[in-house]
Amino acid sequence: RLLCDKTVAYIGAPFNDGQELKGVDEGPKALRDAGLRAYTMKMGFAFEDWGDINPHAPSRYTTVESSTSLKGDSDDSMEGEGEGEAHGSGESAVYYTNVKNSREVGRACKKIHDATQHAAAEKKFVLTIGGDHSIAAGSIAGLLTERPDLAIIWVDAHGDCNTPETTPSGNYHGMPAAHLLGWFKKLVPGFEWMQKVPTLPENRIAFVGLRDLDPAEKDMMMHSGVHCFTMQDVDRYGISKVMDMALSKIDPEGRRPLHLSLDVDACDPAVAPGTGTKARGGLTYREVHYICEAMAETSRLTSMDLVEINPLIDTPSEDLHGDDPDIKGTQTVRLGVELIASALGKTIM
Ligand code: 5AB
Ligand code: MN
Ligand code: MN
Ligand code: MN
Repeated sequence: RLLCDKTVAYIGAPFNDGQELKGVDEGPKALRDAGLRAYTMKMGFAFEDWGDINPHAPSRYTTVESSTSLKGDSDDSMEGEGEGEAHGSGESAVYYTNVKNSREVGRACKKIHDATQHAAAEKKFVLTIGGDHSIAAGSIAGLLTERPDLAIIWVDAHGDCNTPETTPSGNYHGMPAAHLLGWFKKLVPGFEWMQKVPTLPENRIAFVGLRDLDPAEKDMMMHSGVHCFTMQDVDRYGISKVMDMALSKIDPEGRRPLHLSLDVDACDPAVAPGTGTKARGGLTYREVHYICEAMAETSRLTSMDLVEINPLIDTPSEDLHGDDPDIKGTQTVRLGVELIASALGKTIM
């Protein structure tokens, strides 16, 4: 009956090229140092550290063959994908040229894709730690290839639904959801492999915690089949009703494997100060925990991204009675470990 084993595959995705601020690439190491392994093992999970994805090394993981296998798109074939590639004068018609660092981001995401696909094929609980939210294009693409009926809860202050046409920044971390949904009309250099990945159906994703959308992005989201739950919905209905509604939209029969893509900037900046794109009026400490707990309670949560934690701009955590002495680290890093624990099924009683 269980959709995945009680084994966590920890995939470090230490990348920050999808946005402007340094430090978010230190997330995977900070969570390790905070004691995540011991903590998850204490909860009865086996913990496999799959290491950090190195975009420059050949892939350590074998891409699992399937009907959607990425033929002819091996890591090595990407090495030569330079400006001089023979797309000729037609390139601008076929390729977007305004996504910042797209070759680096695309290459990293392909490696992440290979790793999450491999871990999903082995029936692991796939835990991908960013890094900025760009990495979700890779992690979810790999998971979708292996678990095609996957449904996604995307917890974020932002929609991450810009396309290269609408992006105000050129930063890819504001675009991965749109890319997965198939909203890009042209190719992105470095992301050619995405053409062979199954497109995420719009009714299979629900956003929770939204409060900072760009005008064109908001318009696209409202006129699409994606499900949106803003902070006003959280105020109006409470987080438990919002989670019930979100889950019944993306998985009406309660049968799909579920993925949680958790951008820590969904939390209020008072709760999660260590992140680069803060937005006022976010989820409380309990609301964000409740989201993770509700996902765990479905027994169908099989994967999670935790992204946008920036240890370099984080604040020291205050010691409170009842804190687990095994978790060490600054405020947002500690929160990250606690949220993973909740998503893996930690309960208060
Ligand atoms: B995050 C903005 N919408 O596209 C853009 O942190 C911000 O992964 C995107 O949610 C924030 O640049 C991306 C202005
Ligand atoms: Mn995000
Ligand atoms: Mn965000
Ligand atoms: Mn952010």
